[in-house]
Amino acid sequence: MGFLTDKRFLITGVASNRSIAWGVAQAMHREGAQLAFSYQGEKLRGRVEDLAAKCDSNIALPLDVSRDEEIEACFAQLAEHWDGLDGIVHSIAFAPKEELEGDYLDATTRQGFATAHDISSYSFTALAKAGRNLMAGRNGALLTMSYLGAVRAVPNYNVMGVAKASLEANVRYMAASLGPHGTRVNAVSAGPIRTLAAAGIADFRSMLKQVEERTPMRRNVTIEEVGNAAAFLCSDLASGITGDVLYVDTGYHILGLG
Ligand code: NAD
Ligand code: 0WE
Repeated sequence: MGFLTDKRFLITGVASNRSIAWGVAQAMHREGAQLAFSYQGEKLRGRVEDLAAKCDSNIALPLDVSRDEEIEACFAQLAEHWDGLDGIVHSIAFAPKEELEGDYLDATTRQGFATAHDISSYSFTALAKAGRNLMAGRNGALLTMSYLGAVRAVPNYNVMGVAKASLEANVRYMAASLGPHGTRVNAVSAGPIRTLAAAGIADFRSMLKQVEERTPMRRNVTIEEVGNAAAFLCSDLASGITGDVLYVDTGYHILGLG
């Protein structure tokens, strides 16, 4: 029997079959979870419905996290399908593309900073607020996706790194707030992976190559590996773990001089 049997999760952030959220969904489905999916905007609807079907799910709900009314509507619709929820996977980030290139101070604007923090960090808080009634009293788990740029100054990651630092602090505050209600909150910090969010990032290919050459395991991580760790953290196997950030990056973050 899978270690997520009889648990129900909302998966956000699937945009393609390369999305990290898709790796998480596949691992959770394999372990027996029932899944619901959200998609950002009508353009992604068909694709997400098709991927949901592969996980035996017919629940695909629109959710743009910049809009409070969509967040409310998403959980209201979810409540029509399910009488409770065991967890939410938050796999969403956005900063204006121009701000992910060049010198940090040159690239960063007030508006870009606000957007990056709103979509990439506050949205996790917002989903927790909207979902907490459905999750109450069930050993729930919330999970988000971070990156090393939260704790190191990574060239070009810029304002996204500051937003990921906020997201990781958010994990700790949310864990403190929700712990008494039985809900755990964690993050996976993934190594770089070629997804839609990585497409069009300047020199992403050379970053993958650099990591591959230096990281202890001498290869990049996969969405399947991130998915397995995420499924574990959302399961009762991780019942003693909350407020933490688990690196799934083939060991890159331990290096000093490579
Ligand atoms: P992806 O493009 O497949 O997923 C990003 C998702 O964010 C998309 O599904 C998109 O629809 C969603 N999104 C953006 N703005 C949104 C909004 N306003 N409302 C709702 N959804 C919105 O890329 P990915 O690499 O799978 O990214 C998923 C997460 O993983 C992000 O938090 C990213 O920062 C993180 N991450 C990625 C890498 C990497 O190298 N790819 C590494 C570490 C962490
Ligand atoms: O979190 C990310 C990327 C998130 C992201 C991607 C985009 C591209 C399209 C956020 N906003 C946007 N905005 C867009 O318009 N990663 C961890 C992947 C990533 O992105 C980088 C990286 C890595 C790693 C950007 C610069 C340097 C390293």
